[in-house]
Amino acid sequence: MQIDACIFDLDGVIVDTADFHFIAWQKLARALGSDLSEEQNELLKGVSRRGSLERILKWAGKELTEEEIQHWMAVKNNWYLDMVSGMGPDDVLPGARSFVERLRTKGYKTAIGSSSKNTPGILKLVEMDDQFDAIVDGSMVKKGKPNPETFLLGAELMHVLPANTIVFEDALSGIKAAKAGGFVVIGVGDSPQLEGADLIIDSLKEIRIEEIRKQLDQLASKV
Ligand code: B16
Ligand code: MG
Repeated sequence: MQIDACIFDLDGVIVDTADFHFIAWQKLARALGSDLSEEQNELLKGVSRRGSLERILKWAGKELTEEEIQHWMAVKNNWYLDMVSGMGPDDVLPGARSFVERLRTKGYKTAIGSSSKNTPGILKLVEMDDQFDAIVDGSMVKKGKPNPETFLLGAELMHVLPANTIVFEDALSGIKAAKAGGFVVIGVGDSPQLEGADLIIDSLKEIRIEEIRKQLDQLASKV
Protein backbone atom coordinates (compact mmCIF):
# COMPACT_ATOMS: atom_id res chain seq x y z
CA MET A 1 0.00 0.00 0.00
CA GLN A 2 1.12 3.53 -0.76
CA ILE A 3 0.79 5.73 2.32
CA ASP A 4 0.84 9.50 1.77
CA ALA A 5 -0.91 10.74 4.89
CA CYS A 6 -2.39 9.93 8.29
CA ILE A 7 -5.55 11.43 9.78
CA PHE A 8 -5.94 11.27 13.55
CA ASP A 9 -9.12 11.36 15.55
CA LEU A 10 -8.57 13.69 18.52
CA ASP A 11 -10.53 12.50 21.57
CA GLY A 12 -9.27 9.06 22.51
CA VAL A 13 -6.39 8.92 20.01
CA ILE A 14 -4.27 12.05 20.51
CA VAL A 15 -5.63 13.14 23.89
CA ASP A 16 -7.34 11.29 26.71
CA THR A 17 -10.46 13.45 26.85
CA ALA A 18 -12.91 10.57 26.27
CA ASP A 19 -13.42 10.16 30.03
CA PHE A 20 -14.18 13.87 30.43
CA HIS A 21 -16.92 13.60 27.78
CA PHE A 22 -18.28 10.53 29.61
CA ILE A 23 -18.30 12.23 33.02
CA ALA A 24 -20.06 15.29 31.60
CA TRP A 25 -22.68 13.28 29.65
CA GLN A 26 -23.34 11.07 32.66
CA LYS A 27 -23.82 14.13 34.88
CA LEU A 28 -26.26 15.51 32.31
CA ALA A 29 -28.19 12.22 32.04
CA ARG A 30 -28.50 12.14 35.82
CA ALA A 31 -29.63 15.77 35.93
CA LEU A 32 -32.43 14.71 33.57
CA GLY A 33 -33.42 11.90 35.93
CA SER A 34 -31.77 9.13 33.91
CA ASP A 35 -28.25 7.62 33.75
CA LEU A 36 -25.58 6.64 31.24
CA SER A 37 -23.70 3.34 31.30
CA GLU A 38 -20.19 2.74 29.98
CA GLU A 39 -21.66 0.57 27.21
CA GLN A 40 -23.97 3.37 26.13
CA ASN A 41 -21.07 5.81 26.29
CA GLU A 42 -19.13 3.67 23.78
CA LEU A 43 -21.87 4.49 21.29
CA LEU A 44 -21.47 8.23 21.91
CA LYS A 45 -17.74 8.31 21.16
CA GLY A 46 -17.04 10.30 18.00
CA VAL A 47 -20.68 11.42 17.78
CA SER A 48 -21.35 15.18 17.66
CA ARG A 49 -22.52 17.09 20.74
CA ARG A 50 -26.09 17.35 19.47
CA GLY A 51 -26.12 13.77 18.19
CA SER A 52 -24.94 12.55 21.60
CA LEU A 53 -27.63 14.50 23.47
CA GLU A 54 -30.29 13.18 21.08
CA ARG A 55 -29.19 9.59 21.79
CA ILE A 56 -29.23 10.17 25.56
CA LEU A 57 -32.74 11.63 25.34
CA LYS A 58 -33.91 8.66 23.28
CA TRP A 59 -32.47 6.19 25.80
CA ALA A 60 -34.12 8.16 28.61
CA GLY A 61 -37.45 8.32 26.73
CA LYS A 62 -37.43 12.12 27.04
CA GLU A 63 -38.18 14.96 24.66
CA LEU A 64 -36.87 18.51 25.03
CA THR A 65 -37.74 21.75 23.26
CA GLU A 66 -35.12 23.30 20.97
CA GLU A 67 -34.43 25.90 23.66
CA GLU A 68 -33.84 23.20 26.28
CA ILE A 69 -31.58 21.27 23.85
CA GLN A 70 -29.45 24.39 23.35
CA HIS A 71 -29.35 24.97 27.11
CA TRP A 72 -28.21 21.42 27.97
CA MET A 73 -25.61 21.34 25.17
CA ALA A 74 -24.11 24.53 26.61
CA VAL A 75 -24.22 23.15 30.17
CA LYS A 76 -22.50 19.90 29.10
CA ASN A 77 -19.82 21.81 27.21
CA ASN A 78 -19.13 24.04 30.22
CA TRP A 79 -18.68 21.00 32.46
CA TYR A 80 -16.40 19.47 29.82
CA LEU A 81 -14.36 22.67 29.41
CA ASP A 82 -13.92 22.93 33.19
CA MET A 83 -12.28 19.50 33.13
CA VAL A 84 -10.05 20.07 30.09
CA SER A 85 -8.93 23.55 31.08
CA GLY A 86 -6.13 22.14 33.25
CA MET A 87 -4.65 20.10 30.39
CA GLY A 88 -1.14 20.71 29.14
CA PRO A 89 1.55 19.18 26.90
CA ASP A 90 1.92 16.17 29.23
CA ASP A 91 -1.65 15.12 28.63
CA VAL A 92 -1.06 13.84 25.12
CA LEU A 93 -1.63 10.06 24.99
CA PRO A 94 1.55 7.93 25.13
CA GLY A 95 3.46 7.93 21.84
CA ALA A 96 1.10 10.26 19.99
CA ARG A 97 3.32 13.34 19.88
CA SER A 98 6.45 11.48 18.81
CA PHE A 99 4.60 9.39 16.21
CA VAL A 100 3.18 12.52 14.56
CA GLU A 101 6.60 14.20 14.67
CA ARG A 102 8.30 11.17 13.08
CA LEU A 103 5.68 11.03 10.32
CA ARG A 104 6.25 14.68 9.48
CA THR A 105 10.03 14.29 9.47
CA LYS A 106 9.61 11.43 6.99
CA GLY A 107 7.46 13.60 4.70
CA TYR A 108 4.01 12.17 5.41
CA LYS A 109 1.12 14.62 5.63
CA THR A 110 -0.80 14.67 8.92
CA ALA A 111 -4.29 15.84 9.82
CA ILE A 112 -6.84 15.84 12.60
CA GLY A 113 -10.35 14.58 11.84
CA SER A 114 -12.46 15.19 14.93
CA SER A 115 -16.15 15.67 15.68
CA SER A 116 -15.24 18.04 18.49
CA LYS A 117 -15.85 21.75 18.11
CA ASN A 118 -13.32 22.18 20.93
CA THR A 119 -10.51 20.78 18.75
CA PRO A 120 -8.56 24.04 18.15
CA GLY A 121 -8.55 24.92 21.86
CA ILE A 122 -7.45 21.45 22.95
CA LEU A 123 -4.64 21.25 20.37
CA LYS A 124 -3.39 24.60 21.65
CA LEU A 125 -3.50 23.46 25.29
CA VAL A 126 -1.38 20.40 24.51
CA GLU A 127 0.86 22.42 22.17
CA MET A 128 0.22 20.34 19.07
CA ASP A 129 -1.63 22.95 17.01
CA ASP A 130 1.34 23.33 14.62
CA GLN A 131 1.72 19.60 13.92
CA PHE A 132 -0.93 19.13 11.25
CA ASP A 133 -1.34 20.04 7.58
CA ALA A 134 -5.10 20.12 8.05
CA ILE A 135 -7.38 20.31 11.08
CA VAL A 136 -11.01 19.34 10.53
CA ASP A 137 -13.35 19.75 13.48
CA GLY A 138 -17.08 19.45 14.16
CA SER A 139 -17.78 23.04 13.14
CA MET A 140 -16.52 22.45 9.57
CA VAL A 141 -18.82 19.65 8.45
CA LYS A 142 -22.54 19.30 7.79
CA LYS A 143 -22.65 15.59 8.52
CA GLY A 144 -20.62 14.21 11.43
CA LYS A 145 -19.27 10.69 11.90
CA PRO A 146 -20.35 8.03 10.87
CA ASN A 147 -20.70 10.11 7.70
CA PRO A 148 -17.26 10.26 5.99
CA GLU A 149 -17.34 14.06 5.46
CA THR A 150 -14.85 14.81 8.28
CA PHE A 151 -12.15 12.54 6.83
CA LEU A 152 -12.91 13.34 3.17
CA LEU A 153 -12.44 17.04 3.91
CA GLY A 154 -9.15 16.26 5.67
CA ALA A 155 -7.89 14.33 2.62
CA GLU A 156 -9.03 17.10 0.29
CA LEU A 157 -7.23 19.77 2.32
CA MET A 158 -4.04 17.67 2.25
CA HIS A 159 -4.46 16.92 -1.50
CA VAL A 160 -4.21 13.16 -0.93
CA LEU A 161 -6.43 10.23 -1.90
CA PRO A 162 -8.42 8.37 0.79
CA ALA A 163 -7.00 5.05 -0.46
CA ASN A 164 -3.50 6.33 0.34
CA THR A 165 -4.46 7.68 3.76
CA ILE A 166 -4.62 5.92 7.11
CA VAL A 167 -7.20 7.01 9.67
CA PHE A 168 -6.54 6.33 13.36
CA GLU A 169 -9.79 6.01 15.35
CA ASP A 170 -10.96 4.91 18.80
CA ALA A 171 -14.69 4.71 18.09
CA LEU A 172 -17.22 2.79 16.05
CA SER A 173 -18.71 5.94 14.49
CA GLY A 174 -15.23 6.98 13.29
CA ILE A 175 -14.38 3.54 11.92
CA LYS A 176 -17.63 3.50 9.97
CA ALA A 177 -16.90 7.02 8.69
CA ALA A 178 -13.40 6.11 7.53
CA LYS A 179 -14.56 2.89 5.83
CA ALA A 180 -17.40 4.73 4.09
CA GLY A 181 -14.88 7.25 2.75
CA GLY A 182 -12.57 4.58 1.32
CA PHE A 183 -9.78 5.07 3.87
CA VAL A 184 -7.63 2.45 5.53
CA VAL A 185 -8.55 2.52 9.22
CA ILE A 186 -6.61 1.51 12.28
CA GLY A 187 -8.55 1.06 15.51
CA VAL A 188 -6.76 2.38 18.59
CA GLY A 189 -7.54 0.90 22.01
CA ASP A 190 -9.26 -2.15 23.42
CA SER A 191 -12.93 -1.44 22.79
CA PRO A 192 -14.89 -4.36 21.29
CA GLN A 193 -16.41 -1.74 18.98
CA LEU A 194 -13.18 -1.56 16.94
CA GLU A 195 -13.77 -4.83 15.11
CA GLY A 196 -14.52 -3.21 11.75
CA ALA A 197 -11.05 -1.65 11.54
CA ASP A 198 -8.43 -3.01 9.09
CA LEU A 199 -5.96 -3.33 11.96
CA ILE A 200 -6.20 -2.76 15.72
CA ILE A 201 -3.39 -1.43 17.92
CA ASP A 202 -3.33 -0.78 21.69
CA SER A 203 -2.02 2.78 21.41
CA LEU A 204 0.31 4.96 19.35
CA LYS A 205 3.16 4.07 21.72
CA GLU A 206 6.29 2.84 19.91
CA ILE A 207 4.53 2.26 16.62
CA ARG A 208 6.35 2.57 13.29
CA ILE A 209 4.68 3.51 10.03
CA GLU A 210 6.88 0.98 8.16
CA GLU A 211 5.64 -1.79 10.46
CA ILE A 212 2.03 -0.75 9.92
CA ARG A 213 2.51 -0.77 6.15
CA LYS A 214 4.04 -4.25 6.35
CA GLN A 215 1.08 -5.56 8.36
CA LEU A 216 -1.45 -3.95 6.02
CA ASP A 217 0.33 -5.44 2.99
CA GLN A 218 0.29 -8.89 4.61
CA LEU A 219 -3.45 -8.57 5.26
CA ALA A 220 -4.07 -7.45 1.66
CA SER A 221 -2.11 -10.42 0.27
CA LYS A 222 -4.32 -12.82 2.26
CA VAL A 223 -7.55 -11.47 0.72
P1 B16 B 1 -17.61 18.62 21.36
P2 B16 B 1 -13.50 12.84 18.33
C1 B16 B 1 -15.73 13.62 19.61
O1 B16 B 1 -14.36 13.81 19.31
C2 B16 B 1 -15.89 12.89 20.95
O2 B16 B 1 -15.42 11.55 20.82
C3 B16 B 1 -17.34 12.86 21.35
O3 B16 B 1 -17.45 12.26 22.63
C4 B16 B 1 -17.89 14.29 21.40
O4 B16 B 1 -19.28 14.28 21.71
C5 B16 B 1 -17.68 14.95 20.02
O5 B16 B 1 -16.30 14.93 19.70
C6 B16 B 1 -18.16 16.38 20.01
O6 B16 B 1 -17.34 17.11 20.89
O7 B16 B 1 -18.79 18.58 22.27
O8 B16 B 1 -16.31 18.98 22.04
O9 B16 B 1 -17.85 19.43 20.11
O10 B16 B 1 -13.43 11.52 19.01
O11 B16 B 1 -14.23 12.82 17.00
O12 B16 B 1 -12.17 13.54 18.26
MG1 MG C 1 -12.46 9.61 19.36
